[in-house]
Amino acid sequence: MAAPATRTHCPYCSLQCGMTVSSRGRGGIEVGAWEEFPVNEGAMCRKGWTSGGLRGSRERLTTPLVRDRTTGALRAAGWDEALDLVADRLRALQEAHGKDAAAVFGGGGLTNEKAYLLGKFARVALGTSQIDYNGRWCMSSAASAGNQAFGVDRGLPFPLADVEQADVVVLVGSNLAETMPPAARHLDRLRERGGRLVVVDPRLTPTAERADLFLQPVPGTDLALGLGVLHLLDAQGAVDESYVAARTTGFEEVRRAAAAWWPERVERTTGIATDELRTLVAMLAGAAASAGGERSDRRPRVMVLTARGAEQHAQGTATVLAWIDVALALGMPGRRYAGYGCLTGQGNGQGGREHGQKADQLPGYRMIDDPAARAHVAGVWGVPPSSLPGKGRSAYELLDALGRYDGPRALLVLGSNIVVSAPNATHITQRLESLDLLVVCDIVMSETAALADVVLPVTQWAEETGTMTNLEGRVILRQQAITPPDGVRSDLDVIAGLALRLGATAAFPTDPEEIFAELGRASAGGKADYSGITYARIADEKGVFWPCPAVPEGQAQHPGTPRLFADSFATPDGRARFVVPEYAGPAEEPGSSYPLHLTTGRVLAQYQSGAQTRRIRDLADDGAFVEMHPMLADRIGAHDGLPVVVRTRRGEMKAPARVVTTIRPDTVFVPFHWVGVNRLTNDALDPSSRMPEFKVCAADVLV
Ligand SMILES: Nc1nc2c(c(=O)[nH]1)N[C@H]1C(S)=C(S)[C@@H](COP(=O)(O)OP(=O)(O)OC[C@H]3O[C@@H](n4cnc5c(=O)[nH]c(N)nc54)[C@H](O)[C@@H]3O)O[C@H]1N2
Ligand SMILES: Nc1nc2c(c(=O)[nH]1)N[C@H]1C(S)=C(S)[C@@H](COP(=O)(O)OP(=O)(O)OC[C@H]3O[C@@H](n4cnc5c(=O)[nH]c(N)nc54)[C@H](O)[C@@H]3O)O[C@H]1N2
Ligand code: SF4
Ligand SMILES: [Mo]
Repeated sequence: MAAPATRTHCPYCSLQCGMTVSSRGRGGIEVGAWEEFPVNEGAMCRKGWTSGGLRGSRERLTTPLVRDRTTGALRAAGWDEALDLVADRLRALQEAHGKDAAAVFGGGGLTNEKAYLLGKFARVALGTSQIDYNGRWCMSSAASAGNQAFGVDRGLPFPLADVEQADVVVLVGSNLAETMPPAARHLDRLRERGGRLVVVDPRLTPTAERADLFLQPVPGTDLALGLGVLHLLDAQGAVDESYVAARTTGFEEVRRAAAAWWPERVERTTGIATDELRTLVAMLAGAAASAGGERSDRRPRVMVLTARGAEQHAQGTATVLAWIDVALALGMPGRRYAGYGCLTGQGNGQGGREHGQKADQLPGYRMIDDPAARAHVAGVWGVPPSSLPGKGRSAYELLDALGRYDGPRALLVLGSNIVVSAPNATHITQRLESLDLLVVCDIVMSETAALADVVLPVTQWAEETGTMTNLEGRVILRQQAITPPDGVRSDLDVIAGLALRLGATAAFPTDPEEIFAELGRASAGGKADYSGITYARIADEKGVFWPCPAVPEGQAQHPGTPRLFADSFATPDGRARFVVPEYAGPAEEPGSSYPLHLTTGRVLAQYQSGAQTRRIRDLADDGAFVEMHPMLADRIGAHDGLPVVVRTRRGEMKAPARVVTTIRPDTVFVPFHWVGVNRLTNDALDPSSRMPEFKVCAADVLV
């Protein structure tokens, strides 16, 4: 008989679909629908339904492994031996080379409790400034743009279901029908209501197939498209002048910049025909408003949403700012069922960036160079503010510095498979190999764990309890549903075990609820204030949206904040800021040796570096492919299924061609779930977010 089912959440993406999990005989588990959880209403994608597949699998790591100095192979070790070894070597390297000789790399899939404890561990137990995480590669450009324009960074400043009530939704670089499939229902309901969908993507994806208007730009040109939209909105008198005057600053500079982006110039840069651009602008301006229902004002409610297609560029921040400018010019942010949002990606992509695993941050989305923030957090930790290190290197810069004379000598990795997912990966793998000590905590032998000196096996999602903050800023409780396999420990135990051995003076609890309460105190008064949230409050299906400050005893608790910006923005003057985006184009343009654009992304059945999903038998693992247009295939003599070589200035890979009419003829697409394409990608970084340019570089394809 099956044990009672526990309500919990999926191990993968930022939708954090509610699911039920129960144990079945022989160590197996059963995943079921949890209909009441509002975000997915019982629906899940294939990855969610099969997420129990690693349970009881031989792929699970169940004992610490230590690299034998004589044979060079990994051998089983006890927990005390492994943790003692890591602590001793960290201490010795820091004594010889300084505190920053030890570095930490976290992940946006870690629970809030883990992200918080990891940041505290780096700053207090190691005393290092060298900590960052894979979220830098995910939505950091949208975060940077959100902070500049609105004074706060919360992916969606409204519940996801608001999408259904808009009149026009513009998706710039999101393929959510494959990357968060249950969310596609909101697009369908939007259209059933008479609302319209615009999709901007170099590929006609399953998401784009739902669109009323599909625009297929040259990769890396969304910024110019945004400027072109602003140009026409202004020329047609469609700017909401009273909103701009009352709620924003800086529009005149943007108006001047957009004046230079007339439709023909936009067409030359983006490949989008002038009449398509005019159709888009007419939709946004309401010339053809069609959504049903009585309205007090006739302006359509426009919602602009960006994802990695627009953001993972060396100009990702400026690109997002251009599209925020569009939303502001239309008077949308703060209006009900309208505005701008970013669709975050990883399970805890939102919370993971709020609690201190980012190089420049302390918990509560506080900045590490702000003296008041340092004093507050140091107070919670019981250490002198002066003992906290300053700002460290961003993810790519940190990895690039590993093993160099002035860089870290040791790296502790939790929740990322760097060898597969970092850009310019051949180079980054060499940096990992040059370390004196690489320690990886993981549930499986990922490509990165395989390089490690010490591998520590940890519990996975339903085997432990913790909180996650989904793409809407909704803080939810992911409950333990099953007992972990023998031999593994939680990340929290590993961090606390190392802190103890390093002689840390601050406390490192291992009970998630206790850590969450401490995190709440550390975040109190910060932008992402969790202090009014408790496990008891989020044990139901609704969760609580941050900010949710604690209130004095006896008062009604703060309800949380599903929608931001109704009355003011989080900037010092309460107004949103228009920022001028200047178009420079991709860091690498095609030329005679590399005539094509290479872009990268995801397929439905695989998750990220594939460390987890490639090991799940019920998910098809067909390997990478090179998606190309028949015109290109003809020109190079390729056909569907034929292995082709893709080359860029950094490397090459081979994979079968997949010939489709849905991609631009000048562009090829390769998914990044397998070792390969990141050996080719460009490590050009965005100047403010430090996001690498995963989404475009110059390439050639040969048979
Ligand atoms: N199946 C699956 N789902 C996932 C994940 C996964 O690995 N697999 N990962 C999760 C995570 S962490 C993330 S960040 C999200 C990502 O979610 P998405 O951003 O939806 O996914 P991507 O496939 O990276 O990119 C989206 C689209 O951008 C397009 N694109 C490429 N270049 C450009 C460009 O220059 N401009 C525009 N406008 N579009 C461009 C691609 O063709 C692609 O269709 O997905 C989450 N969900
Ligand atoms: N070319 C290209 N490259 C990309 C992207 C792209 O679009 N194109 N997208 C980028 C984006 S948006 C992202 S988010 C990154 C993601 O890429 P990665 O950072 O590699 O993310 P994952 O593959 O999710 O790696 C998570 C690792 O942690 C392990 N793990 C899972 N849960 C836990 C846990 O609770 N604790 C510990 N200790 N380990 C755990 C998993 O088994 C896995 O090995 O890739 C980036 N790389
Ligand atoms: S959409 Fe995301 S959260 Fe939902 S089941 Fe799929 S991977 Fe899991
Ligand atoms: Mo991501």
